[in-house]
Amino acid sequence: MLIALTADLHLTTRLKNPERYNALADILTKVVARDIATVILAGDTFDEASGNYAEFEAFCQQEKFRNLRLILIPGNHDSQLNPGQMTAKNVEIVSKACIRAFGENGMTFLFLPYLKDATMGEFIAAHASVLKTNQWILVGHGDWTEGMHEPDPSEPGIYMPLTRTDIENFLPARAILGHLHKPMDSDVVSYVGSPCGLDIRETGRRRFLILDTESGAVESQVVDSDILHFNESFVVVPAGNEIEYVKQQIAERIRGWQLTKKEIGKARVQVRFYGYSSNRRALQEAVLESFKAFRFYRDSEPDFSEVSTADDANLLEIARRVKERLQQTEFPQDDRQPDKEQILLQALHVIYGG
Ligand SMILES: [Mn+2]
Repeated sequence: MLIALTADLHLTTRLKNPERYNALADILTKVVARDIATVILAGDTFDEASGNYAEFEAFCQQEKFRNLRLILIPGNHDSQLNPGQMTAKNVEIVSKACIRAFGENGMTFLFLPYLKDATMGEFIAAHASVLKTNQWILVGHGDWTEGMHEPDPSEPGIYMPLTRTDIENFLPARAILGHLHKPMDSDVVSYVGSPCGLDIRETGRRRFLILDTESGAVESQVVDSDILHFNESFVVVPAGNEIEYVKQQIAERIRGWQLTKKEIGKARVQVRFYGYSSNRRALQEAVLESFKAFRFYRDSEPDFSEVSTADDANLLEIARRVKERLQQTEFPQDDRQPDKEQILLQALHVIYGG
């Protein structure tokens, strides 16, 4: 049996953030088309608890979605949700840790609603007697501590952690979490990610998951969201081919996004430039030309505030040679290490004494 999972919608009202409801509508429409009946929302369905969920209920009870069953597991933003608040018959709120099953031969599910000052491990331990090794699936909302080298600056601290030890001790087939908005998959743990980027920090295509309850296999499905954010930075090197180099960098970055024509229209781009330029005006013109098919995020302009003027011929030659050398050097590929661009920028600061 297949079920669908999403998380971190952060719904407000349709008036305020129509794109968030539209992302949910796209997910539910795709779920119906696949003949899937159950959708699990792994926390932060709502941006904050409210006294009235009538708009959400009316949305879920539309004719086309009426046969779906939506299971809401509260997250830290909507931890106050409780079953007594909703009358929509196809919406269920899970306010306490519980065991579930989907399909006759489906694996055992452990649902863990967010609880402040608690850990996922303590709830897993409490249910361990019914969790068979590699035959159960965790759905919760909080921090996977292994993935914490990229913490969310807007939510400091640790939220209901799941640790490597929890995974090793209790061996779930898969853990699917809400909380981090960036989609992520490790061997066991998946963050679904927010189905509609909330702001410029939530970039790229968004997704939801389809899970086979017998095998535990997950499949990503693209959410056709109203907006796609891209937030990019570039290093400017004042060598002879400065403008060409920047244009080439931008073209490569845009190619990497692999956008369809329709998606280009939905993209909102923020770009920043760092380094040293021999002609900032020419640089600006080249950048605007390179991005002419795109709209900028909140009508911002490309940011050149970190680009200084460089006109010393000797320093220019040094910068050119350093850039060439760096391009030929292999560096370790790791999220925790600076990338080539950052190394190049630091080298330029040394050369120009910036
Ligand atoms: Mn959260």
